[in-house]
Amino acid sequence: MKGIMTALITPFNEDGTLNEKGLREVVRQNIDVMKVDGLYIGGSTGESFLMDETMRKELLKIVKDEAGDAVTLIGQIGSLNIEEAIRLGNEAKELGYDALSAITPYYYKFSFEEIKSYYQRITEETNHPMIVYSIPVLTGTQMTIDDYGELLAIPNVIGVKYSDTNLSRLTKLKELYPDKVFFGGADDMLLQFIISGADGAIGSTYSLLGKQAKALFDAIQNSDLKKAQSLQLEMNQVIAKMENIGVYQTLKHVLKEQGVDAGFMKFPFKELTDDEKRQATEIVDILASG
Ligand code: NAY
Repeated sequence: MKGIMTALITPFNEDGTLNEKGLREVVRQNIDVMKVDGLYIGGSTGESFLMDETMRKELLKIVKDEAGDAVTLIGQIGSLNIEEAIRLGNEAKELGYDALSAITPYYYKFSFEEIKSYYQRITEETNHPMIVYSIPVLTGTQMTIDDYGELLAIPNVIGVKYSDTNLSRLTKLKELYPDKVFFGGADDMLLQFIISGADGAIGSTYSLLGKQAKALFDAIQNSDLKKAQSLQLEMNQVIAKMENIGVYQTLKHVLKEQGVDAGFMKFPFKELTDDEKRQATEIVDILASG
């Protein structure tokens, strides 16, 4: 449970159904070409909050079938509907996923006690390793060091996908809980996350930048900060362009240009305009020249 993991995009057909062939290609791209250490399935990047339960189960099944035991697999099974989250968690466990992850319950302003009881129920009823998915920028849920400590004390909670930018808090958390795993979640700050104590990172852009991210991770393990900085700057040139146009849409466009059938977005996400596609194609050129 460490290293560089791709938050996998989900390829859809134009009518919103799952594009199985494309999904298998995206899995292969990450394992065979990017050689990442793991895949995070059904996260924000995977658009799973726009999918129904049947499709989310199908997604988990196809990815496991294609990936086998080649890399670590983490299934994001969180849902506002607790019974659905438990069913998805049990499905992922039965399929052989290494760990589950669940988004903090969102939309309503849940109290911390409510958030804690959500993780207690899912872990009790799935009895499988759980990684808390904290992404305050999308959910609005901010947790203190004590809150994280209470969640990490729940049996089966093995770590946090920490998609937050408060890195002093991360350093403190790793000091307090050295045996738990922490994954960074802002790809333009991979260097800072690892230096601050993260065991690895889970991010969308690693479908395209996985090799650089792995090299950066290794450079830090070898105390080669200069090399890590230079790799981060190289990656950030691409990430900034993606953020300007739309990260998920750009990922799909660039992968398609590279011959990987990354499919369409799920409604109501928009596809790129022609002008945005031209901008995204610049990324194809940057990646080809690197
Ligand atoms: C997920 O669940 O898909 C993630 O891992 C989230 C991490 C990504 N954040 C979002 C909001 O999608 O990889 C990052 C992000 O796309 C990247 O830093 C570029 O902004």
